[in-house]
Amino acid sequence: ITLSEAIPGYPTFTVNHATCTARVALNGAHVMEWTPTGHSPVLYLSPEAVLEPGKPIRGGIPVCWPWFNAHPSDASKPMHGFARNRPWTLMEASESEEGVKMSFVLCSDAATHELWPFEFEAHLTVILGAKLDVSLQTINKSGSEFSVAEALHTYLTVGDIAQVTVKGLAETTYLDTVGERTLRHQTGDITFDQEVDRQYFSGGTVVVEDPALGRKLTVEKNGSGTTVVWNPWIEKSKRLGDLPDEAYHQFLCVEAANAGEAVVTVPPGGAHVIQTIISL
Ligand code: TA6
Repeated sequence: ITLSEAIPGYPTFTVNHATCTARVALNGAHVMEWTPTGHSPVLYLSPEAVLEPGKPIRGGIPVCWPWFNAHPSDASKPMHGFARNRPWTLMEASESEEGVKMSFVLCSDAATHELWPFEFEAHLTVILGAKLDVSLQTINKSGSEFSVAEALHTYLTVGDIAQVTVKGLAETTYLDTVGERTLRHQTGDITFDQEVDRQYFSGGTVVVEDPALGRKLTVEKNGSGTTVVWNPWIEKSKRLGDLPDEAYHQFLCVEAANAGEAVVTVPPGGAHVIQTIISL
């Protein structure tokens, strides 16, 4: 693991291990890149991603916490919470045959209190190996219960979105948030020929079949009641300033989440873990 401050004030860690290479930013405890040895990159990172303190990174695995999408009652607050915009603290970095383990913590402070009036600790543990294992633990350090919505907002590289099939969510109800928010029922596999932005009420394993790259990616989830599937397609890609217009052909998001009705209530002194494991 090497620490880089190539961008002043923006430490990133580069991992070179027998099993994989990876890059993690301290800002947001954000896994930016992960490439298992012998394969092409699995996580998608926009070439126009903004790498500045306080800004979310377009790609990798944004940690969306303690709310998902807009704040439930105050639209002036940042989209997808504040965890992805703040510097975390590296607590541990260790190497073994299996890979590199890093753990980061974000503790409540006066600034977070402005946005969310609770004391907490958030711990992100990443195991970077032949698989990518990311866990986000929420610890309630306050005297009252609180509810969090969250997502490990994983961007996956694909060869050609038009040829991709997503399996594992058939016969599941989902909230379609493109246009009028509508509850729909998924029949069969998910394919892509337009913007897709769906919150599936299911936390099971998903397989992304990518014939253009000749591979399948498996996304396992634990502690997640919602699976979010997103591809911006052309119009939204054009509107996103940190994403090339044509980039939608090369990625999709499959997110382990607790969103919508699946918010998680954590009692005082209690804890909750959401986990995603990505493998080829
Ligand atoms: O997870 C899907 C989504 O909620 C989309 O609606 C889109 O907004 C995406 O997240 C990206 O959000 P961001 O705030 O990172 O631009």
